[in-house]
Order: sequence, then C-alpha cells, then structure tokens
Amino acid sequence: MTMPHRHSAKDVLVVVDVQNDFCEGGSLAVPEGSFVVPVINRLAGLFSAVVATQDWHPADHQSFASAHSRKNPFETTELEYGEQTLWPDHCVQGTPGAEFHPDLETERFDIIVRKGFRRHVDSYSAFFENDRKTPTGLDGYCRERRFERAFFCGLAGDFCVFYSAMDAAEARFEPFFIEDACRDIDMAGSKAAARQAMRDKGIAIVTSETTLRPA
Ligand code: VGL
Ligand code: ZN
Repeated sequence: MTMPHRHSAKDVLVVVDVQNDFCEGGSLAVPEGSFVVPVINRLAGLFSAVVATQDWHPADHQSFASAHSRKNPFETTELEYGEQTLWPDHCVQGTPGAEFHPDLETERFDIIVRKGFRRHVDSYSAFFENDRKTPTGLDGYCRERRFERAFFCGLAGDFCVFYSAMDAAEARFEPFFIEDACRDIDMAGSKAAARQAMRDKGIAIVTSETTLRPA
C-alpha cells in the first residue's frame, strides 16, 4: 500500500456529515459520534485540501419515516429509485441538528457540499444521490482541483462515509477509509457489511496514525 503523506496537493480530506443530529443527543445519534471531532480536527491541519459534506433535508423529506403513514424509523419503503431505509427526522435545513458539531473546526473547509436537499431523493454518498444518477458536484470539484487520493472520515462510517468511499473508487480516485475517524450506526449488521464491501473493492482501511505519519 502506498503510504499517504502530508501536504500533498493531490490529497483531499473528505469530512462527512459531522452534524449535531448524528452526535450524542441528536435525533439520529451515532454511538460515540462526537468522538470523531478531535481526530478530524487534527487530520484537517495536515491536509492542504479539506472538503466537508452536510446532510441537508427539507422538513418533509421522503427518507423520513414521518413522511409515510404507518412507517417507523429503520423500516424500509420503495421510493422511485428503489428500496430506501426510513430514518427519524434529522438534519432539517436551518435547524440546530443540521449544524456542524460546535467543536468541529470548520474554518479549514475549502468547500461544503450539501446533499439530500431534494425532497424525493436521499443522498448517502458525497458524490451521487441514492438514485445513483444525480451528482452532488463533488466529483467535478475534485477533478478540477486534480485530487488523486481521497481520505474519508466522519459519520456514519457504515452509511454516508461508506457510500462516499465506494463512489470515489468508481470515480477513479484512490480512497482511504480512516477507521478511527468514523463511527457507525451499525443497524442489522451494516458495519460488518460495509467493511467487507470496502475490502472487496480494494479500499484501504487505515488509521489516523498512519495517515498523519509523514511519508
Ligand atoms: C446518514 C442516514 C441518513 C449519514 C445520513 O450521514 O450516514 N445516514 N442520512
Ligand atoms: Zn440524511
């Protein structure tokens, strides 16, 4: 495995959805969600490029169980593009839950890509929404800045970070999944399944230690 090194203009750190609703006390709290914050702050200082995503849903978003009659959170439903897991209301545009964790050092973000703002389409990946067709624009941004390697961290490791890393591999960036800078929802075995899918795709699962070590 080629070791990541510091300060390469070819490397980008992608900080996925480190928002209040995914942290302790939030409506879709990931266990130990806030633990990623100091790790990510440290990582961000060593990258010359940092991009962040922000889950950004309208109040009546179709991925919310509350938008469907007789559905509970964590059940599934059929949307236009296929099966969709239903979630508690979360990251509603303009609410405190949609804001970044207060200790996250957002000044280092070059760009913030919002996703999930179309009422009928959910978006896990930082690159493509769940219909697998609608781009967020991040792919074009990364190409234009000539990034070659993308280092992923944030919440949740088995959903948005996972799908982002998988799409980065498809887009021919070399993805790295920084495991200790992520926390997982782990519903119905999703954590083990996500790790296995990344291994099968040849995505490097690394630690922040390795990532921070100079080449
Ligand atoms: C996420 C579920 C719904 C995530 C976002 O950021 O992993 N998960 N929306
Ligand atoms: Zn969401």
